[in-house]
Amino acid sequence: MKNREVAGLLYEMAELLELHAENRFKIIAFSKAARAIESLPEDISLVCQEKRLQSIPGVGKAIAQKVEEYLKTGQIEAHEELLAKTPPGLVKLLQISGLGPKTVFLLHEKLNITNLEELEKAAREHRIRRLPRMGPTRETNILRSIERYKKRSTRILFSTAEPIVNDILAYLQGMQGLEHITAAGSFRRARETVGDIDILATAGRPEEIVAAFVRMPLVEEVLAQGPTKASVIVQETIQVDLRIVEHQSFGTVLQYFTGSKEHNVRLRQLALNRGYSLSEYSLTRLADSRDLFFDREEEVYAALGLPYIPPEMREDRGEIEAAMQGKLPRLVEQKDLCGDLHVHSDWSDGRASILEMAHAALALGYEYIALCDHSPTIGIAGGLPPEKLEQKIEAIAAANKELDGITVLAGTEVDIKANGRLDYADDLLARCDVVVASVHMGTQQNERAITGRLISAIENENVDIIGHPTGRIIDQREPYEVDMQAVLEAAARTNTALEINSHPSRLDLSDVNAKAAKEMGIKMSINSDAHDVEQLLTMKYGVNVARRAWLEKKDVLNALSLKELLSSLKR
Ligand code: DGT
Ligand code: CA
Ligand code: CA
Ligand code: ZN
Repeated sequence: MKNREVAGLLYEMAELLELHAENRFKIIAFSKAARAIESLPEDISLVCQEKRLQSIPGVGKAIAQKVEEYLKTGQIEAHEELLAKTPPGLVKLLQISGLGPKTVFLLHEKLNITNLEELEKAAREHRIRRLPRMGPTRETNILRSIERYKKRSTRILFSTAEPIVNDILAYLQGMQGLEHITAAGSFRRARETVGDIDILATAGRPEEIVAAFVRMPLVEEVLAQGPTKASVIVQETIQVDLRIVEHQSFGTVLQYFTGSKEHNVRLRQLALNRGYSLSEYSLTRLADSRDLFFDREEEVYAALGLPYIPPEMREDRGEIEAAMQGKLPRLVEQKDLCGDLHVHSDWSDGRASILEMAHAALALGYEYIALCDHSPTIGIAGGLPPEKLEQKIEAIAAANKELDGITVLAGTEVDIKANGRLDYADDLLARCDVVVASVHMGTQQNERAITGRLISAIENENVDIIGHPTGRIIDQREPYEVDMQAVLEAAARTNTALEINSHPSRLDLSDVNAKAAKEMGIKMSINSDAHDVEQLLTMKYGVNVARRAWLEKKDVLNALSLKELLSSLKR
């Protein structure tokens, strides 16, 4: 269906018209029509063929003609004209968060800004703050957005790549002659962000698979195409590389293209030390130049005298040494988890009831789930006043009488307030089964203040877990200024667990921090922080982080059975 494509074009027309300060009603008409076509349940091409375009709400004669023109010719003349009289950099400025067409128009009119470089220069020279409706705060925010944009434009979240990979694999798996197909690169290593997506396959007739790949509906642009490989763009900026390789070399190729580059450098060095040269095609014995081919990756590691190293560990963070000494950890798996210790319900800002969350957790095979709603300071998230938390504890007791096979734990995500105090009194916290303590306010404080707040929460005997310990949001918000070493020492000393928050743009602790925590003997709780039933499924992203941090089952608090958990918590 071309609905999204057509809607996208109409949105762009609305933006272009606004950049040129055109008639407001015309602008509104385009975005209204775009929205209607975006959510249209039928195929727009069919609606057009049957001359029913004008029956779509918000689509009048003029817009219907343009849609028809696009479906027939692949372009809209009015759109081309608008583009022709707009500096290309100006359209790109709309992607800077906080910059709408009105502001971009103003910047163009008053300061003659036509691209990102000029915008950044003007902001640094404080020329933007003097414009009407701008001021120093907006100027600073624009600079921040530019920084973020520059970083963001290159990498995507793992969770954004995942459905694309799944679509491509599902699409090609049905093709005749296809043997193996798998994702490699940073995606296979489950990094929190992915630069481009690498797919490897083996097939009888490679050209046919390549041809099908470049013609997939989600492909927007073909960057390169050869007999055994192709590179394409999907979702505007995301590059996907496909390589079809010889079956006999699949093991070495998969090993090579899984990376990381650093891991591969070390592995090739090890191979040399053992009298081999390792390439993507084969392992060559230097003594007699004989090529050894491996179609399975395990065989490559085995030939070098190593046990199989899981992709998540291949970052040259000591995994090759550990493998040589037979000390590779047995990484935690999602099926090891017995529960989720940080979810929200409709008592605060969650969308599901206690029972709905409990039933969903039961369906996932969990033994327990801790409902940790917000505390009063987080007013916008419906934080519970103390008497409401008491009621909730009773409601949970009642729910447990009704439930079979799952235990709901009465919890709270108590705010660590800006002054360092917890948001509930100790005796109320003591009545909860599980207490997660998190920083949400005063996040701009200096390192001494934030670290002090975290440590005093850690030292509170009622606090079991520190929620999203650094507060970072990938590509959107930097971590708090926190002395991680001091926090880890306090957690280790007091037997307080740290969270690996599984929200795909939080992943907090990060893999690097979680690995450091593990080395100090700290337990981690992999939590979904779900605000509805579906979000319980984000747990897998936290498991990715845990595996990249070398965590084993014994390092994970919520891999304990309910009985073990209750006796290991502080109370
Ligand atoms: P990304 O795409 O930036 O998230 O990271 P990767 O790891 O997917 O990197 P990419 O797509 O450039 O290359 C995929 C894999 O291919 C990489 O992990 C290791 C291998 N590779 C690529 N270039 C080199 C290289 O110059 N040397 C070595 N040893 N391996 C390389
Ligand atoms: Ca890649
Ligand atoms: Ca690549
Ligand atoms: Zn939170």
